[in-house]
Amino acid sequence: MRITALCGGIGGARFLLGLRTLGHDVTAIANTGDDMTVLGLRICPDLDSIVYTLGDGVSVERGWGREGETFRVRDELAAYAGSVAAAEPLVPSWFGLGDLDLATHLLRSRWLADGVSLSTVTQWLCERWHTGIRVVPASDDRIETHVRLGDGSLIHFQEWWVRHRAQLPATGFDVQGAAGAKPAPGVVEAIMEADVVVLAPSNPVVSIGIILQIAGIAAALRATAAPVVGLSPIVGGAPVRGMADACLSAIGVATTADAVARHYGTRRDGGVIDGWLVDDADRDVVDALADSGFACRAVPLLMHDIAATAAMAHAAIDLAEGLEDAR
Ligand code: FO1
Repeated sequence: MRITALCGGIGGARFLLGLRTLGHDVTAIANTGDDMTVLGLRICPDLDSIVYTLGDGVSVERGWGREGETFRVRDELAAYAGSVAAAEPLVPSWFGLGDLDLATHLLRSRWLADGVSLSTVTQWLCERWHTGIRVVPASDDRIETHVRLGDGSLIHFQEWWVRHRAQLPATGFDVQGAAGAKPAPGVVEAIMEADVVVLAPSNPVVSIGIILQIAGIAAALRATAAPVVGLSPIVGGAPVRGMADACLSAIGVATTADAVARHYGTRRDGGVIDGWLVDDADRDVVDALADSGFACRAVPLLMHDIAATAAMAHAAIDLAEGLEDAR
C-alpha cells in the first residue's frame, strides 16, 4: 500500500522506523519550520532527525544529531565567541552543532547555494543513509517558525525550544515565509494518491501544524480519497516526549488526546482527519470522540521499541482500512 505520513522530528522519525518495517511504499512529508541558518549553514533538524534515524546514524539518546558525536568545533566557536566581540553574536552558544553533523550542513548549504532544491538535497542525503522510504520536505521554500512571546516580541523557534526549553510563555507561532511557500514537488500527489494518510505522533502545533499552514496541504488532506488517521502525541494528559504542552497552551488547546483530535477536526466538519488513535490510558475519550464523528480506537501508543511502533503503525492502517471511502 502507498502510505503518506506527515511528521516532525524525533517522534516522527521513531514512528517511521516502525512504519517502515511493515513493507509498504512510504512517503514521509517532513516539517521544515524548525530550520535555522547558523554561521551561513542551513540546519534542518526535523529532516535530519528523520534521515539519521532511518539511516541508523542518529544519537538514540538525543533523538537528534549523530551517534558518537563530538563537539570540538562547537567548543572552538565558543572560545572565539568568548574572546572576540565580533564573533559573539554569530555563535548561538545554546545550539550544539556536532562535528559529524557539520558534514551534512556543509554539503546541504553548498548545494542549496548552488540552487539545488531542498527536496533534491534531501534525496541525495538519503542516498548515503539508505532510509528505505521517500523523505520529502513539506516545502522547498524557506519557512521558519518564530514564537510570539508575552511582550509581543518574536524569537526563533529553536531559541525558544533549546535555549529556553519552551519555558517562556508564548502567545502564538508565526511561520515566516509560510505565506508564499508552496508544497514541495510530489507532496500534494503523495497525499492525493495515497491509500492511507497518517499524521504521525508529532507535535501537533509546531510540526504537523506548520505543515498544514503550507498552502494546498490541508486542502489536499480534505480532498484525498485516502482515509486520514492520526496518532495522539499526548498520552495521559502529557506529551510522550518534548514540550508539546507548552505549544498547545500557547494556542489555547488543552494537552489531552481528546483536545488534539478536536483541534485537527474531522474532515466531515472541515478538519483534516477521519480517524484518531489514543493510548489505552485515554480509552475513556473514545466514545465521546466517536460521538463527534471520529473513528477512534485505544491502543498502546508508547514507542518502546520498533515492534511496539510497528504495531501502532499497523493499528493506524487497520483503522484506516475500516473506514469507508471517507471524502
Ligand atoms: N536540541 C537541543 O535540545 N539542544 C541542542 O543543542 C540541539 C542542537 C541541534 C543541532 C542540529 C539539529 O539538527 C538539531 C538540534 N537539536 C538540539 C534538536 C532540535 O532543537 C529539534 O528541532 C527539536 O528537538 C525539536 O524537533
